[in-house]
Amino acid sequence: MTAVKAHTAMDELGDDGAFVRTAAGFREWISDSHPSFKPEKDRYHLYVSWGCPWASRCAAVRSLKGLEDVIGLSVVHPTMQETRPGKDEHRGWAFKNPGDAPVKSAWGMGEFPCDDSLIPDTMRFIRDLYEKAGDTLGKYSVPVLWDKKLKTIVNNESSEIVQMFNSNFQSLCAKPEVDLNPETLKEAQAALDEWIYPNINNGVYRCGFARKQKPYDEAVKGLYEALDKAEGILSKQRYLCGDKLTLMDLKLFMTLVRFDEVYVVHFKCNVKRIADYPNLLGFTREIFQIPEVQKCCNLWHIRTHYYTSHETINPMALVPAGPGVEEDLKKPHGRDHLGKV
Ligand SMILES: N[C@@H](CCC(=O)N[C@@H](CS)C(=O)NCC(=O)O)C(=O)O
Repeated sequence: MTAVKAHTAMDELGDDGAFVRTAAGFREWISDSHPSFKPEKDRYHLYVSWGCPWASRCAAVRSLKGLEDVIGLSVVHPTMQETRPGKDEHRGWAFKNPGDAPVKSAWGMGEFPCDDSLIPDTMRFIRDLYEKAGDTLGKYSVPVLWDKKLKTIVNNESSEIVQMFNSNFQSLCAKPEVDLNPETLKEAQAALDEWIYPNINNGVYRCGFARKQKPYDEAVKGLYEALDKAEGILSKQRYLCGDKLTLMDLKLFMTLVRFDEVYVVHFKCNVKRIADYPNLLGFTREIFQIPEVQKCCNLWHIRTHYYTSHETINPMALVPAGPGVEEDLKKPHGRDHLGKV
């Protein structure tokens, strides 16, 4: 374990100053045909941060499929902490109990309460799970899908976890009829992911974590071209693949719901806001208003996470006052005329 250099997304840089995301290391698929990871009630546990768009999409699919009684959930504090003080400089996700004394940022700024939507765990840090699972990459990210029986990480890649939750727990979930990844729309979703993932989902991070002007300029250009394209698609149809909600909608949504609140300021994505795109705004409102999704959108955690966890971007860990999108997201979405199945 000592050979592994613990690091965060802030350290994932190419020679040209661009942000380069490390691929997730644990990639097993729970299924009836897997030799050891079979679907079982109360065997798997999902670790998330409500700040993280990747983890929140997994939690949303868990709720939409009625898997809450089958797969447990733990929620970290939004402010990353030193995980091995005095031993190394890693900062990462930490568990706290609701009502614990407020925490400071990992470099000693501010005071951020331990609120009641934290769900504590016997582990102290997400890093502890990775070390138990024999990780060799040193990036201790959420989501983590943990196997309580074999005491290891099954998968830490959200785009795979959402597919497993959708399709591989059919005999255990309460809502087998919900299908966010139908066979007929798999190709269409893959084609959308090809430009939405690099330019929008990861694009906002490529803007925010760039350390030089050129990679930032390229990321911003790609981001707004892709947002314009998505706006065009959603002006003609209810969802990205037509009239049916799919995994791709949830993936896009989890970025859009953070955009005006955080990415405009913190990641310098300020060419336009989502509020300036009528169809992206209506789409974001509609998906936010799905109760199972809304309970996985905690705007306090979202704000607090980004503004208090990245020292080089926001050294004072001050949390900006506006705009407070929660109330706006509850307004009529105005998309009924587009129809849905
Ligand atoms: N490929 C992963 C990415 C997950 C990811 O990057 N999560 C971030 C939070 S938004 C994280 O936990 N980062 C840990 C760190 O930077 O130390 C997925 O989609 O599941």
